[in-house]
Amino acid sequence: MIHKDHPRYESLKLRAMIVNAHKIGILADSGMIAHGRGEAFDYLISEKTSSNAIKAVKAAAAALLLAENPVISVNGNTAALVPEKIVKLAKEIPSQIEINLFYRTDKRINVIEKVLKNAGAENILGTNQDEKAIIKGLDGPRSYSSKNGIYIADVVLIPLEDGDRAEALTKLGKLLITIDLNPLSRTAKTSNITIVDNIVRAIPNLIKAIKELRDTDPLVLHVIVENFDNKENLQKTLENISKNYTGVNK
Ligand code: PTJ
Repeated sequence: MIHKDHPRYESLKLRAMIVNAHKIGILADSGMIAHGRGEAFDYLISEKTSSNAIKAVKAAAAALLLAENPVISVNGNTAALVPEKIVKLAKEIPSQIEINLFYRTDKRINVIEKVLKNAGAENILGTNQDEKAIIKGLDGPRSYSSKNGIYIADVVLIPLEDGDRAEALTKLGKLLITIDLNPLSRTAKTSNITIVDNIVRAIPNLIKAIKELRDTDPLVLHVIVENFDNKENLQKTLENISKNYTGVNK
């Protein structure tokens, strides 16, 4: 039991969720390592949402509202940390939810399906019963996608994704939005819109931005997406991290 007045309460709470998710079979073993890497980068951004992340959130919300077939990809870490928030976001857009695992096993798919159903999801793609389509350029179970989901989607939100899979999805012409605390990752660089923030803060921010932009003229939404420069935003994110530690931002 972690005491609320512990100075690292929020971070320790997330750790406890990750450990529990590993115990009950939601998380891949590597999911713990991925979380640790995320923690380190979160520390570098002072565990706060930056103005650059908010810019990316706004572009992501505009792209999701314009999408014809948006899909939110859910892996073990996402299911461990934000299942209810993902379901809320999917209803808000509206978007399909697809379980999409790098370390895919039938057992993990079933556990994550249950978690999402308990969180209120009604129609979940990527389950063991769902019809699969193979993503070119990937091999084994990590190449699976849902025939009616990611395979035909125009916009895909891929939080905490592996770089190979992000590249393969880009080659299929998808507009990719990622949430990744590491601005240097291949996924961050490959995606069209990268939100460098912790998923526990990014998803509520996305829900808020979707609500704010819902009634905006589609032409204006297009301009928001087109004016967003991911490379420049990542560069500014890195510069900000550096300024935090050279004292310029103090
Ligand atoms: O559940 P599976 O089988 O699909 O596997 C999921 C993981 C995450 C294990 C798999 O996709 C993987 O190995 O990913 P990587 O290549 O380690 O990348 C994960 C990225 O997510 C890293 O760049 C981390 O910095 C970042 N990250 C970790 N925790 C968070 C995060 N980004 C945002 N919010 C977090 N809480």
